Amino acid sequence: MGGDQPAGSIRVGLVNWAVEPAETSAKAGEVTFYAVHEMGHGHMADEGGVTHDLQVMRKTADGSFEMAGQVTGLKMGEAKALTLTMAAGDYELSCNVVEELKGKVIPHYAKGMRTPFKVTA
Ligand SMILES: [Cu+2]
Repeated sequence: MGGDQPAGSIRVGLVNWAVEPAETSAKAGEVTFYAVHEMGHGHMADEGGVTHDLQVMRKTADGSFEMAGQVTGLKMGEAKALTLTMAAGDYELSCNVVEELKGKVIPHYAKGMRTPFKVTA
């Protein structure tokens, strides 16, 4: 894992609790995301967020989401590229990790790890 950011890729920072893409849209076709679990953001003792995922979810005609691709299990400081062939439409970049810490369920998505992403024709 890790390595340098691929040329032309869209860097997507993952932190507690946000998904922060460098760009919020792309042209249809081959799109490479570079998912990075950022260093140096605070982790409270029982906060969770030891690992994050990047799920690329495509919005379907009925308004639900289907997965277009994902990177899972990134620990702090880790990064991984994900190349997808994307059609025009509305997407969401999210982290769907749900973890349990000392009996408390922590759904990253509900904590705020989601952001819209648009693919244009
Ligand atoms: Cu997460």
